[in-house]
Amino acid sequence: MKIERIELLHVAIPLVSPFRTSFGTMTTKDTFLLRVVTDVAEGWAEFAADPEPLYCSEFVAAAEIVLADHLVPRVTPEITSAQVAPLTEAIKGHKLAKATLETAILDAELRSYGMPIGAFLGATKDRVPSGVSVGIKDSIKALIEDVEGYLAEGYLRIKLKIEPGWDVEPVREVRQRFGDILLQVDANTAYTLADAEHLRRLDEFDLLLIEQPLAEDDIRGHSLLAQRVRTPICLDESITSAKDAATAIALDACRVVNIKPARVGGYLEARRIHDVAVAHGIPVWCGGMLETGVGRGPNLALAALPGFVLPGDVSASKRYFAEDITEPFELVDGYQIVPTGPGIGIDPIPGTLRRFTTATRTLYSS
Ligand code: NPG
Repeated sequence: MKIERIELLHVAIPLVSPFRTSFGTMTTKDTFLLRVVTDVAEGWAEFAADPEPLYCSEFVAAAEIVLADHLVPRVTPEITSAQVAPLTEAIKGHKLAKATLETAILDAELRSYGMPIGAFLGATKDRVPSGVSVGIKDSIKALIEDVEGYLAEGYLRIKLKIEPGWDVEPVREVRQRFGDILLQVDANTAYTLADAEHLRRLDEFDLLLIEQPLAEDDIRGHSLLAQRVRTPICLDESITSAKDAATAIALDACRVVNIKPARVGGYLEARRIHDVAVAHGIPVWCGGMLETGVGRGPNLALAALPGFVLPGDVSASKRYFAEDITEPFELVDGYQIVPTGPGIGIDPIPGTLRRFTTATRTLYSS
């Protein structure tokens, strides 16, 4: 397989409703796709972060520069997906940008020999249970209405975004109103260890987990917090590699791991984290970053690996988009079907993609 062209396409897709977390409010999915054209097949991937570095340090404009000026120039025409990480290792950080490049090349590669990404990664299921992430609302009433709607659609697990001032009360109300549902919370680093006693108040609600309560670099803090709360601590932002996962597990900083392929540099490292977690008896689940279908498809394949024993954040497309750039992913009895086509198993729909594309740039041409 020979790479002939790499294109970057900026897309902006409106969200069905604003999505508020402790780090900000999103109203549009504003990112770029990479398209890798080879002599035998083409591959697609999506940059998962946003225009502002609020969730993580990477953001759209910076990722475009790092890809154009530092990552793509290291690509050789015959590069394989497994060579992307070693060939770009000298470039510090920028894992989400690296993940985009690796995934687009992996997609082209898998399509060139007709293998679905699920089979390549070691997926053992053909459908995965679907959870939904519910943003911070202006009122408890609005929250209850949203949760009620998602449960009616069939979601099998609810995750509530929390922050100081929006935590114990909303959790209590949702637990009281909906009883025995699978429920968890995500703080996106909004607390400090000084809040340990407050966070302990969440213990009475039998949550599956508290996700990323403290700063991403505070592994010691999470380990100390874990001794003071009964609810399992799950790490997201803190885990950027299999090495991080091994460290956090060894230090008892988490009892669950959220794996987001983009955050860890791609699906190859995501699988290594899965393997480390399984070896330690730590359950994992697949997170989401409001991906379009281009990112959602391969995330579903990853979520079909055996260690993904908790429902993930891979929701139906319509949770976020009235119209997606691919065929929509839909819930069937609370589950989503893992794509089985070659590569990521899903393609952008050309006309729809064109309508949502705001700019295109060629990064490489042979
Ligand atoms: O369903 O794709 C989804 C979103 C799930 O809550 C979700 N994602 O902190 O995990 C998160 C959050 C997020 C959204 C992170 C956008 C980064 C960007």
